[in-house]
Amino acid sequence: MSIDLATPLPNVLPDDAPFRLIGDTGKAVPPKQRKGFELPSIETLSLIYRKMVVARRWDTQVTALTRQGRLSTYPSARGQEASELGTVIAMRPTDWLFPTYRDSIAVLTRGVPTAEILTSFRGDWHCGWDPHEYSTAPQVTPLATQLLHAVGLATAAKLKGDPIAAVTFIGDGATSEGDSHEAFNFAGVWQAPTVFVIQNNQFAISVPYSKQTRARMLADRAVGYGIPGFHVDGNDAAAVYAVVSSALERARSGGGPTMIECLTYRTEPHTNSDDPSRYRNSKEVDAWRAKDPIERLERYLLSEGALTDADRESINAEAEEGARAMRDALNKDPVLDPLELFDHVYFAERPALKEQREALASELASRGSAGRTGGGE
Ligand SMILES: Cc1ncc(C[n+]2csc(CCOP(=O)(O)OP(=O)(O)O)c2C)c(N)n1
Repeated sequence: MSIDLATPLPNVLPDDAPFRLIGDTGKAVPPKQRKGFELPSIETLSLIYRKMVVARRWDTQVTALTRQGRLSTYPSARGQEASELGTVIAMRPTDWLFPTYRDSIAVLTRGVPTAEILTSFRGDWHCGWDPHEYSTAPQVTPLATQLLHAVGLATAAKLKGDPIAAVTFIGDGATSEGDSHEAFNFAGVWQAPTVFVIQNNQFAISVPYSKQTRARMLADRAVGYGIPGFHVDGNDAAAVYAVVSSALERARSGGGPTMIECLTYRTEPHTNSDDPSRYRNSKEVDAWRAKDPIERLERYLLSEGALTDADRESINAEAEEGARAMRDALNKDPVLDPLELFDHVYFAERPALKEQREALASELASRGSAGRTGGGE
């Protein structure tokens, strides 16, 4: 076996300091520190800002509804908006997104209707939308499995000659799963048009980064797979957008996969059932809250004269309307058919499943219900 030297490996070593285009105080970094990346246009940054404000309001509203029992669990992405939306706004509608449970605001920004996003967190259906309609796969909970799906779809697209890329999110903890190794490796071998966005929010529930790995940074792993790795300030939407955009362009034009680590912080509990005060101190959380991604971009846009009072009013109105629509959707009781449980298991129904369906149907009938729940029944 020999290595094909006609296609030399790119320089894959990521930099020490996370790459940024806009610093903590909202000032753009000088051009010579931009490493060949361009600051996104004011129009793009304004769009990202608007979507981040809308997403945060939506996220806050979902969390509030968990307290009212309208859905059982919700993993908030508060504090991670720049990583989430800097990524999806860089995508084309035809690129595919493979999200995790953490990434509901990314799914929202892909245009999936609000009522269809939270069906799995309510326990109504596994996925409330048609993945093909939005080129957005179902949100997965089994850690790192989505990476394999992304590499599979990207490889198929490459074989068919479709000029699209697959983007997938993964948390720092999930990079310890074997599935992630397999996905990174085969993406490299097959040069699959995949962009891996690792959201290093520094915790896997209660397990901090330091107990997860001795690696200096997660993007260092890219070296071992022979793919380019980037270490990006995940609270800088401009940097995330710029690096993801260039990775997507490379992927779509046959340049293979990229691993991008976005260094950020989960400022909220892991989900509404977690108590983070048991494993981290409030000083650390406060320090990261002060690095808020929305405030950073807001400062930049204000300093450029690109955010007026009228803009803010219209953005806040849009955010309130989004929260209202979601609240209304979740305040309706779902009408569910328990017999749907048996649909979509096999292409052709098997005898054992048929028997179970009939048993449940007769039990429901004996209770005087046509098999539907919800709607106040
Ligand atoms: C294969 C598998 N193992 C364990 C779990 C339980 N689990 C759910 S979330 C989580 C932590 C994941 O942390 P990370 O990947 O850093 O993502 P984050 O939740 O911080 O976004 C664990 C261990 C799971 N869902 N799947």
